[in-house]
Parts: sequence; structure tokens; C-alpha cells
Amino acid sequence: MLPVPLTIYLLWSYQDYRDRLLNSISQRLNLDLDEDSIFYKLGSSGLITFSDYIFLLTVLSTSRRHFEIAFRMFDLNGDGDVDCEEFEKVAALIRQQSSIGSRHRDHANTGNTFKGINSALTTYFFGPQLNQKLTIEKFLDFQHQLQKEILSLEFQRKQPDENGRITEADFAELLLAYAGYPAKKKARMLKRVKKTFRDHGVGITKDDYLKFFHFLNNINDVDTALTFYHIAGASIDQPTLRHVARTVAHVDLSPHVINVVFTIFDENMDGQLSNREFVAVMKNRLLRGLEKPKDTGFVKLMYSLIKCARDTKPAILDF
Ligand SMILES: [Ca+2]
Ligand SMILES: [Ca+2]
Repeated sequence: MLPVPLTIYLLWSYQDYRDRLLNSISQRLNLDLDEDSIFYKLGSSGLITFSDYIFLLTVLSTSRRHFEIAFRMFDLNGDGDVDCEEFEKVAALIRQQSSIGSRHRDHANTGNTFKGINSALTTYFFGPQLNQKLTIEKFLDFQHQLQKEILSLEFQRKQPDENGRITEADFAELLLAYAGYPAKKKARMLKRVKKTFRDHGVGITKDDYLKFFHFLNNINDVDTALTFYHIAGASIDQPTLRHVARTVAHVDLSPHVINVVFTIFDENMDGQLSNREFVAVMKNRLLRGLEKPKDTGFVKLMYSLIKCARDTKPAILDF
């Protein structure tokens, strides 16, 4: 099989990955990106393993706050840094719990040694000798860069015009990419967007796009915030969505973006988004196809962290 760039992995859904690449534990990175790119840094570090891939996929769809909690969990001795040994211990624990991890252990028995490979990720985090410490700043910066680069690549694939804008329909396609809708329903939603903005579309900038996905990464906190407003499960109108984005995710979504989002998701056209129309779907999309937590220990872990964080500290108070 030809080497596949890491970026392509991440643009695939989990299902694609599993279908195409389950039998190949690691792939050479093969990238042509500028030196500042996180992929360049990862690529010069060696191999991307399957557990790296699962980890990166999870990193992509986790809010900064939950990522901070995950870091504290990796720090077993509580000294504020994570060393390679701590990282490996937690990673091994995760692999034990995960059915994919178990399958890979089976591979290890048949000669494909899984343990002991210096993966691109461990080398990036801990240096070539694996003796450096990982700080919370480096961990968070890594997440920020990875999210920004992947989202930029996704945006770029829609070929923005000379003003750097993609059409409302392109934006809708990106949003619906991993939402798991039946093809018929997806087509109906896209048709609605095309029709609404056919004659007076103004397009979506990359900044709009990045902001909106930052908002989506906080969708679990948004859901919690709506609980605090005593309107969980109830419908929200455009000003409420804008307000919640500002107070919970700290992003200022433009009225145009919000209008497009309502056009996409307001199935019954009552001017309101119900929980079922929007929040529930977007929580699912966040997982990029990783909807079976039993397959992936790390995702299961993030789920329990998110639940734990929700129980102890309401997002709306998190300023
Ligand atoms: Ca430590
Ligand atoms: Ca509605």
C-alpha cells in the first residue's frame, strides 16, 4: 500500500480509516508542508501508529478545557509535567480497555511488535531520547495547532474564491460531513441552503469557519449551559445561540453564520433549533464517526472525563 499522508487520515472518518487501514499498524508520513506545520514536525519524528491516529482524532474534537483535564490525568505523580513513562502507562491502560488495542496486541504476538515503537507522537512530545517532559503549555499548543491546521485544510479543499470565501452550501457540506445523516436527509438540507442563498449569498470566510468549529468543540459545554438556562431540550432562537456561543465558547459568531446554521438545521422551519435538530446532532458529529466508545478506550475515557467535569463544574461559571 502507498504511504498515505497523516492529513488524509484525519480528513477521513474513523469508519474510512478502519475499512482501509485496519491491517496496517503504521505508515510512513509523506508530507509536503511548510516547516511551521505541526505535520511537518510530527512527520520528521517518525511513524504514525494506529493509537497515534486515535489519539489525534480525539484531540481534534475535544475542547481545550477537557484537554486540560486529560493532561492532569496523564500526570500520575502530580508534579505538573508528564514524562514519557507516565504517558506510556496511561496509553497502555487505554489500549487494554479498547477492543482495537486488544486486536493489536494479537498482532504483536504474531510478530508485529506494537510496544516499543517510537511513535511520531511520543518523539514529538518527549524528544528523540524520550527524556524530555511534556508541559501543559506544549500539550495545549499542540491541540490548538492541530485543530487549526486540519480545519484550514478542510476549508481549503472547498477552494475559496479570490476574497477567501467559500459558498454557504460548501460550508453546509463541511458541517454535515460527519453528522451521520441518511443521504436523503442530507440532500434535502443542502438543497434548502442552496435555494436560500442562491441569489444573495455572501460566503463564509475562514475566520467564520474556524470560529464556528471552535464553538462546536465546546458543544458539550453549550449543552450544559442550556441546562442552566432551564431550556435544555427546548428550542433556541438565533439571538440565544449567539449569546451562548459568546458566553460559553467565547466566540463571536456573525449573524450571517448563525442564519446559515439555522437554514441548515431548522427542519420544521419554525425559526427555532430544537435539541434534536442541532445540539444532539453536533455532539455526534464531534466524534467524527467514533460513535462506538467501546472500540476506543481513549474516547471512552474522554466521555467519563466530560461527564465528571460536568458534574463538578458548570461550564457557564468557567471564565
Ligand atoms: Ca508527572
Ligand atoms: Ca425547528
